[in-house]
Amino acid sequence: MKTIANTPLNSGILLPEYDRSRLVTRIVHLGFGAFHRAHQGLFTHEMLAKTDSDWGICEVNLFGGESLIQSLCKQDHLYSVAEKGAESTEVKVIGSVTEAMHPAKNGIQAILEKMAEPQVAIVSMTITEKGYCTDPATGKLDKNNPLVQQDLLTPQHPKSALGYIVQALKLRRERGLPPFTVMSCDNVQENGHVAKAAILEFAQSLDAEFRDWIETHVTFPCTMVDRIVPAATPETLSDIATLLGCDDPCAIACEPFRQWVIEDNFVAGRPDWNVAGAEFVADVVPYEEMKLRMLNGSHSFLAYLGYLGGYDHISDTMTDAGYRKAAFDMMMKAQAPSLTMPAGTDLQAYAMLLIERFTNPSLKHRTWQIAMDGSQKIPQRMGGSLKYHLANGTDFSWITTAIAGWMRYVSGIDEAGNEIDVRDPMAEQLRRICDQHGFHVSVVPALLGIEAIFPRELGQNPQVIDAVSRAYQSLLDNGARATVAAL
Ligand code: NAI
Ligand code: CS2
Repeated sequence: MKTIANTPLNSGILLPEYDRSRLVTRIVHLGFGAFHRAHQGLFTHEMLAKTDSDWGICEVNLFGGESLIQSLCKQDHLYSVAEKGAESTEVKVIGSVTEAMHPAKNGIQAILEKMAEPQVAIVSMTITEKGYCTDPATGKLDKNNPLVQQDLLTPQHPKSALGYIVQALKLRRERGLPPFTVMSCDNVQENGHVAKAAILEFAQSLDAEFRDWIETHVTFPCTMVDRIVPAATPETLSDIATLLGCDDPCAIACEPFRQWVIEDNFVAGRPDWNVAGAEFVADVVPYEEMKLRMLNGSHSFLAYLGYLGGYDHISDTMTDAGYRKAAFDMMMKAQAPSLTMPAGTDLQAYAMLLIERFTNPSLKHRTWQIAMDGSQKIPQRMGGSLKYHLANGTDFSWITTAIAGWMRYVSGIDEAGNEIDVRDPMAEQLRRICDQHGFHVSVVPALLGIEAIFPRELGQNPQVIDAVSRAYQSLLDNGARATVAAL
């Protein structure tokens, strides 16, 4: 079979310029999804081209994505990334992957054994917000999560990422091996702290002494990760195949921009990702907050109100002057004032760059995709700034309009009366509440009453209930486009 590994590729394709046979699996990555391929996989690849480092990655998908893993194995673990600017595209073949595994293909034990290999120094993750099995409002382990309950009953046969990490650390400890660093690369506020708290609480339920060993010996650096990487579509794959000169089922397209800020806190060494443009800093939290609130917060605003307004892609919303202005105001008036940034950070320039990135017409980033998992995303994208404005008596109408947009969206019916395919771990509960109220403003306090999403200080706050209710009523009366234009 012709693959990217055994076919001469078209000229202009950038190939790995280092000896891949020197690579050793020192990183096990959980979550070979769209994002990792265009971000950590590519940063590692570029670091390898510039150093004599031997850090290679074993890719693991724990949920879905089995065919991606099969394809990656068939093509010598090579895959391609197309960086699409507004006018030109650059295609790179990435060589940093050494192995790829899936529980359905290799079995749970083989993956645990891989994580317990002595030279493995980092277990990294892009497992989506829900992969942390935490309560979205508090960020603490959700012991009612069925995956957690099952893994605590059978810890030797885990299913969740937390269960795999805890069991692999247990094997390493029993074998007298040093621990690995756990590095989250998800869009979760204080992602390292959330991963640490969830893993410690999970381990505590099994063995308090082992929990203390993890706390003493394992580190959980926080990271701020940024690159817009829409899910691949048949068109993306076919476009990239034309550029390459052969099919690559693992190919992914993304924007040219990329950013990675990493807390320099690794227990067993780390690659020099800085040579590929990453930044190692002592405290990532301000950068994470800036990105989550300004980029992701306005993304969610555009996703709900854009979808309801009939826009399929983020770049389509940017062609509407009302949405474009509202997104910029969401960044600068609703989110930026709530941030405390290191001296010299230019938030206005950051916002202008974000608008430019959102405008890139080559990226087909669906509003529907970003609207997914809102129950997990809204608290960290909007909660902090909402609290800031309540405390300061300042205007938060962009945030409450975004929340109203989410409420209208999770009803499952769009403005033209068509069904919306709402994907969310809490979708059933949300739909039940919406069905009870119909399209009536009484749904607002009912949804704000879900404490897993809205802490009481926000969900029960009369000012918040009032502002979301007004925005929701405007969506019912005037529709999304007019509501956004009136902001
Ligand atoms: P994707 O849908 O392509 O991949 C999701 C990955 O998560 C898959 O590898 C899947 O196996 C894994 N996964 C899903 N549920 C899981 C669970 N319960 N436990 C363990 N693993 C689970 O999504 P994509 O685009 O790769 O995004 C993944 C995450 O990366 C996002 O949720 C976000 O936190 C972060 N991210 C994504 C960016 C993007 O533009 N796509 C940019 C910045 C961060
Ligand atoms: C998006 C992010 O899907 C979403 O929720 O807001 O994946 C966004 O594209 C990235 O965080 C950009 O770095």
